[in-house]
Amino acid sequence: MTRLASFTLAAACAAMSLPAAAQFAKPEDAIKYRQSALFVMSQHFGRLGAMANGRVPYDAAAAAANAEVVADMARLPWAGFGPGTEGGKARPDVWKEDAKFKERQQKLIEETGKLATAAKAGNLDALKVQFGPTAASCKACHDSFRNQ
Ligand code: ASC
Repeated sequence: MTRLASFTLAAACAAMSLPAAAQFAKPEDAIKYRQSALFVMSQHFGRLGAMANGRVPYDAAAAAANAEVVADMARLPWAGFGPGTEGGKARPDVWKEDAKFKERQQKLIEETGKLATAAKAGNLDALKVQFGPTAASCKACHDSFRNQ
């Protein structure tokens, strides 16, 4: 292995083992990152809601694609809540109630995973069944950890 290659590998390993906060150049970037992931999630979740509530015609392929984005986005925001990134709409409890905040994250990841599976089933009823519990997991976290 060349010296450059081994240095690159060492740097990549170090970057992967850094705490989440250190992945962002500055706290504002972490805030922008988490808000962006949540915004993208809300846009795709809203499209699913429109189908589940009959406001737009059911489209199985679009539902599956939207639910996949929701499930993927659900994994991202949390790295953006590292130490020293207080602000935005986040309540201080995010940094005080770690176990509870993590539990809400896990719940969202779980419910959005089920939503993606339900959407892939290709029928509107399956989507409707899982839409409510997923929305409830968004709301549960907002009720405790987000300022209006
Ligand atoms: C959405 C959205 C949220 C959630 C929440 C569910 O579409 O943007 O934040 O659903 O309202 O209760």
